Amino acid sequence: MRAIVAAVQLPSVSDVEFDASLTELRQLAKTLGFEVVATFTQNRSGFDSAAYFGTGKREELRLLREQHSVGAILIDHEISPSQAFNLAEEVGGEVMDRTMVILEIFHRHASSRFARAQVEIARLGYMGPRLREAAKQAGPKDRARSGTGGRSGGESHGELDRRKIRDRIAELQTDLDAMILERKTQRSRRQERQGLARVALVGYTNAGKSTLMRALTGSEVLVANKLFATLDTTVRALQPETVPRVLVSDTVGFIKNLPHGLVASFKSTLDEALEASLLAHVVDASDPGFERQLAVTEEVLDEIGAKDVPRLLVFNKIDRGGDEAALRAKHPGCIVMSAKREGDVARLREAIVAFFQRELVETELFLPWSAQKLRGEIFESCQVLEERADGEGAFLRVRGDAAAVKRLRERLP
Ligand SMILES: Nc1nc2c(ncn2[C@@H]2O[C@H](COP(=O)(O)OP(=O)(O)OP(=O)(O)O)[C@@H](O)[C@H]2O)c(=O)[nH]1
Ligand SMILES: [Mg+2]
Repeated sequence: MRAIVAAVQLPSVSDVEFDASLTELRQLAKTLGFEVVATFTQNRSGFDSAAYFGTGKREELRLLREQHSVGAILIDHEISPSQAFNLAEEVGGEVMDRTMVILEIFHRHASSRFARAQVEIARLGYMGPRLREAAKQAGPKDRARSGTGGRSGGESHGELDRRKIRDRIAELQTDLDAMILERKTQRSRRQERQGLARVALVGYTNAGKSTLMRALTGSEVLVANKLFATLDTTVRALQPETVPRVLVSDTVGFIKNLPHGLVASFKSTLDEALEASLLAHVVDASDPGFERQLAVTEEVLDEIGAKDVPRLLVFNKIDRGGDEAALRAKHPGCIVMSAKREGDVARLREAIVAFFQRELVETELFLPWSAQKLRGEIFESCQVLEERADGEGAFLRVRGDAAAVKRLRERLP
């Protein structure tokens, strides 16, 4: 379907910021399969309260739409239900605001039961007020038709829909809560078995998180040049395996003005990642708007309570452009790399492993001959640096996670 991307530029918004945001909306539109044939803007001191654009501009937009036989107008702001309704009435075609575009992408990309429930809750929350608006516009004739089809006396279609939406949200939330609990249990079991070394790949959508996940773990997660390709957190071990084992999680990407409903919904997906001891924040260094994307990601991380989790800043896609020297100077300790270069991926892997090895302790364990059954576990959870034996048993010089070493000690005689 053909679409026009449209926005009002407020005086407080710089040209650079405004253009970057429109470019992003065009990318979002492309992800949804729209063909964007024009971009339509107006400078204004505020949004028109009735229909977002001013009167004259609405007429211009209507003509432009007709000229290009456009089916959808995509607005780069979240607009009110009545603004959307009025604009569509006057200009024709379907009006979608930025929030709806993002919700629609999430809806199409959600494949697991978990992601589908989360997206559905956010979508219903968004649709509620819009249905109310449609019902209000439909007016009294809607009310007059009440009293049939299972509705109680005097309840309008709109009220019925609203009640259905509330019930459906409650139902989905119950399902979701059960899934969250189940995942928590699985997670803590996994952590008990495998120690606590976890790194989460986080960052703006399309930065290359899933590509790095593949490169670091050899897993076949989905990589796609579209926004919000990943909606579910995936967890895999770093390959080749290290001691202790490091688990890597791939997560849902962030975006400017992530709809609030989605922040709340995806918090549980991100919670999994937030239990990581290290966040590898992946940034697309070749994107002209990368500074803004970096800032937005940091803001969302703050918002969901991850402010204090240690960070490793990873500037990716340097093969496509970006100023390596400037990045290093501005962000000491960062990694500048391309996921396409094996050597670079190896450097990232080393930096991750080095982080977890800093948390390691070095000590000597005595393993009497009578306790040899613990031998396998020691080798699994620690790196054995040296081994000597005498008549009583073996002395093992080990390096391992402090908690894992403590657990082993408690079990040794
Ligand atoms: N040139 C180049 N392209 C890359 C690099 N890393 C990733 N890409 C490409 O960037 C696009 C997005 O990569 P993904 O790994 O799917 O990005 P993501 O961060 O997981 O995106 P979401 O799941 O949408 O949040 C794909 O087309 C990748 O092939 C890189 O270092 N260099
Ligand atoms: Mg991804």
